[in-house]
Amino acid sequence: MDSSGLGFGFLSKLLTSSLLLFSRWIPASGEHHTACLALGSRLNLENTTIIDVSYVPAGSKVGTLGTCAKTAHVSVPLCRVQFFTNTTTTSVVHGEAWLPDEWYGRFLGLGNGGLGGCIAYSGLDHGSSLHFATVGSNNGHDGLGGAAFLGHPEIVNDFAFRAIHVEAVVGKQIVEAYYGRPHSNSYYMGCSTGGRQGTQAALKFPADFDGILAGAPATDFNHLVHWTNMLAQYIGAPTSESSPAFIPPRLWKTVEAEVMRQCDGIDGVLDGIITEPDACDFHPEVLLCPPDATLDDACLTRPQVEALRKIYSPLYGIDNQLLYPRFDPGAIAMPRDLFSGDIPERSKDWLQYAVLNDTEFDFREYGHEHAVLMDEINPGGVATFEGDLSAFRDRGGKFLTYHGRIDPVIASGNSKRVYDLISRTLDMPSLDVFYRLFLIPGMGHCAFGPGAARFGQYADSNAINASSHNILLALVDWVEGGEAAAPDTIIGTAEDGATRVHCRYPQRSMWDADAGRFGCVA
Ligand SMILES: *[C@@H]1O[C@H](CO)[C@@H](O)[C@H](O)[C@H]1NC(C)=O
Ligand SMILES: *[C@@H]1O[C@H](CO)[C@@H](O)[C@H](O)[C@H]1NC(C)=O
Ligand SMILES: *[C@@H]1O[C@H](CO)[C@@H](O)[C@H](O)[C@H]1NC(C)=O
Ligand SMILES: *[C@@H]1O[C@H](CO)[C@@H](O)[C@H](O)[C@H]1NC(C)=O
Ligand SMILES: [Ca+2]
Repeated sequence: MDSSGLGFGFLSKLLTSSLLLFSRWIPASGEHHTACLALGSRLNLENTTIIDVSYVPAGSKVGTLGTCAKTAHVSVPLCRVQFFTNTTTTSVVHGEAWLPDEWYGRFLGLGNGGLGGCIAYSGLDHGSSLHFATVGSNNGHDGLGGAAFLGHPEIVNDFAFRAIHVEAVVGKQIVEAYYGRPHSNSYYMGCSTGGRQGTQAALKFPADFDGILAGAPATDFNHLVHWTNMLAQYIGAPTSESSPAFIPPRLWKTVEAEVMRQCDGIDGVLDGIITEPDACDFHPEVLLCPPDATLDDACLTRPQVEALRKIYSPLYGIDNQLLYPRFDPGAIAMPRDLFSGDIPERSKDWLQYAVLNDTEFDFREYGHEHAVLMDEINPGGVATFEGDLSAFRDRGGKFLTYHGRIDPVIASGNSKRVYDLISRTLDMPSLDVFYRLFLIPGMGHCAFGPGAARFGQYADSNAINASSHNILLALVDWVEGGEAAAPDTIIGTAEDGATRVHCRYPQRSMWDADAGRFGCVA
């Protein structure tokens, strides 16, 4: 998902078409250069050290902060501000503000991914190209792993809730200092951990953003970690070589083909996409080997079938309470990740460094009691599973979220569950006035897949100049245009250029035989 190479010239007009046109701040470029270089000495922000201020011409490659990427691409001319903000005496957030010459008055904050640690450089380029003053942060620590959390609860706090708030508070002051006037509207964009951070922002700091775009959110985080570990364990992790339940990559192909055979047609079209995975009652026992099977046959042993039965069932805890929805039938099992035979690194890191404080923990001893422990400790309040978004709703905030229905990392059922939790908590049968969830058939984790998986949710994800096809533009229209401009559907584009309408939950995506396409049904 690198943004370089996309025709941003084409996209650059995109936001002019939005409902409100702001007086644009476009002095001659020499003035920008001078104003930018003067900014460093003018900024005096609490707890914040300005590391560098530089004017960057269009089409540049620049060095980065942190350890995740060596260089970043800058498409449009901008003023770049790098800063460190001490959040406590033992924690610091690194951030960058990219302030485009051609600014339409909007602020955009960016999220992170996994346990990271990585400033979203392609998002900075994307946002500034769309004329947002765009700010990203390292989430309170560098790198992809979680080692920094060990013995540092304040770094966990940055990760769990604080870094995005700092990004908003400090970022907005930098923006005002540079352009000489405050931003008009503020937006947030992120996926996965970024989706959780956006949700956390709406819960804890409802004033920070007017519009939040939160994809595939890693909400109910502790149970997500537990689910990840249990799924890995069902096939024998962390020592799968010796497990009779281990499913090697070649057999996953067999499983995936059988899931399709059983469930692809439920939506009326044999297209390799299961529109509603929750309607798929997968029977893995069909794949059970006959008694005379040889090792090379594409069939499963009884322990493998039992493992699949658990994988495709919701996860219940010690008191039989639902902890997490099931793995979506149709999701590609990614033998590298959940089903590699070991517990994924991100899960191990979280347990060892943030929960147990034990780098020697033997993952053969992992079990349901660890879910109880994670619930008790809930480091930094990372769970992000509360339904009370009333403060965000009441100040006029708008929330857009989306989730791929073959997401192999975060089950899409969790986004339905969060919607239902908010709906119950606020006693609102429909959240349409401020919160809309778009479920994306045939899309994996945040992107990709056979479905119409490109709809403006990340840098390279769309070149169509319309809020009907671009979820970030749809959010801008909704925030600035009010209820009449709320998105009813989002049109996605597949790799082959085919389009499909995506429906907002609880509407359903249904095949319309007369029209020869999918539509949305209440
Ligand atoms: C984008 O659409 C608007 C009208 O909706 C149009 O004025 C503008 O020229 C378009 N930009 C491009 C690059 O096609
Ligand atoms: C941030 O913390 C570091 C280390 O404690 C300290 O040296 C520095 O002066 C602090 N910076 C600001 C701006 O408070
Ligand atoms: C600055 O840091 C101190 C503690 O290090 C903290 O109490 C205070 O809230 C911080 N201020 C801001 C604006 O973050
Ligand atoms: C690990 O340390 C954190 C503070 O950094 C603490 O909240 C947590 O309770 C500790 N875990 C255990 C199992 O003691
Ligand atoms: Ca289908």
